[in-house]
Amino acid sequence: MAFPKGFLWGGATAANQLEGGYLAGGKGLSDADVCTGGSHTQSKRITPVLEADTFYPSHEAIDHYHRYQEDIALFAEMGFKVYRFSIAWTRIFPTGEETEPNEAGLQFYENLIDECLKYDIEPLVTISHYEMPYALTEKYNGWTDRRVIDLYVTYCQAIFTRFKGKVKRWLTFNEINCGAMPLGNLLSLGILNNGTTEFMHQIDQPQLRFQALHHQFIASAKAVQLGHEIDQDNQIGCMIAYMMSYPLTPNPADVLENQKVMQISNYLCGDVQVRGAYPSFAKRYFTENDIQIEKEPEDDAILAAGKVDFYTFSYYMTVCQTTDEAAKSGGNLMGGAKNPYLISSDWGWQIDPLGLRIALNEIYDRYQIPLMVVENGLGAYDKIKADGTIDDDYRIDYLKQHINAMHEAVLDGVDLIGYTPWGCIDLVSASTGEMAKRYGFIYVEKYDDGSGDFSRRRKKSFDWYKAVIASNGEKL
Ligand code: BGP
Repeated sequence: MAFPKGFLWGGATAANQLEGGYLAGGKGLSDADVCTGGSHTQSKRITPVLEADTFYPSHEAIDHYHRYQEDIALFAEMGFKVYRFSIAWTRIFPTGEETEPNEAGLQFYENLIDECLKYDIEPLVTISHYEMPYALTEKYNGWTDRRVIDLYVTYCQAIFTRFKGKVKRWLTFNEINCGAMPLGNLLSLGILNNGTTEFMHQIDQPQLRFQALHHQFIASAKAVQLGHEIDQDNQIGCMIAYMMSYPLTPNPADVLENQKVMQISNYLCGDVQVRGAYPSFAKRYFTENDIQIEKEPEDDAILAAGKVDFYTFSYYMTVCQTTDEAAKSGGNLMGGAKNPYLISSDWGWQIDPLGLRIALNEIYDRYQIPLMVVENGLGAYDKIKADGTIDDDYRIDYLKQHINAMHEAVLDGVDLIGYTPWGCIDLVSASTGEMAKRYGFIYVEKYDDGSGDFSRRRKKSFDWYKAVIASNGEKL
């Protein structure tokens, strides 16, 4: 068994979860810096907390800001062909509204990119990964305000121009479809919460969310156009949190329920970004949910002209859908019902390698453009043994099964170009805000009580992944 020649093996991270140095080099405060951690349902990231120094880990994270050379050397040792990371908007435009980009921020990323290129590791840049300047959240309520579009485009212009010829692949927004799900995500949409848990968990405002999402679609489409103008070699993609679900039973009511959830949660954003227009099913959903998207006359043309070149997604788990309220309890991170055929991670995420093959086939059937799995992996409580080693066989097992599923999908005819497992080096969890949930091939000695010296160690999975890459997926 082998993957296509030139398959992009690598790993993925995000600025606010690993860099630390949250005010270094003139960086401004981002949304992620003012939250106590976590962005989703299990969130502790509810109230903006500005007593910044009081909490670990988000401000120090794993100190990649000062240790990126050591980290990239380790990625190179594993044989990475690609490294997916995000640029923190606030390093480039600290408040989002400066007229000139911050040179220290640009220089930091240029150094990081050069370090990757030194080892022939291709940089894959996420332009916005769950953060924006906090100043824009305060002033405009994030993406709810149309004016943020141009500020984002200015930011894109600065990085496209500076990294021209060095970065060829970009993703406009991480997991953009989180805005389409009823979690009213502060970090996905930059919407200011009012300091109460109710805001995030109970008072869902679909009108606000979908209007904000519309602005992100326009921003993404403009970025695609601009990126192509600046460098015709640029490939610009979308990034979807692919939350695949199945009908809980063959009852047609469950099948229909599942179809509806799949449409709004997964396909709406992909359709807009890949096909350049809202899908037909959006109309009824908007009507039934009292959502009126305010559009400018040019918006449809902008969307049509800003179709992405490739489709990327994260894949961690699947869930089931049903109309039976009683059966819904105990679902997954995103609600729904538990699948009796699957086992769960320590955080209740149901592990489903076969689902990845199904997902790849579904997505490729729908869009017919190159696909990339840019996040996948197992969050676990890793332990250092007395002899200093970390035996993460459970992670190897998880990844092995998912790589097998990807390979089957390639044999099915899917144009899959790369794989970047999440958190290739341990970093702060997005949903829990903690270090304890680890994904890495590289262990970082840093703990939630603030102890630890940031030193790095290779886990068992490090050597395993190295062999996988060296054999282009043959040796699992
Ligand atoms: C995705 C995010 C990542 C990442 C990952 C794992 O939703 O794009 O930022 O953190 O999930 O989630 P967690 O860290 O909550 O385990």
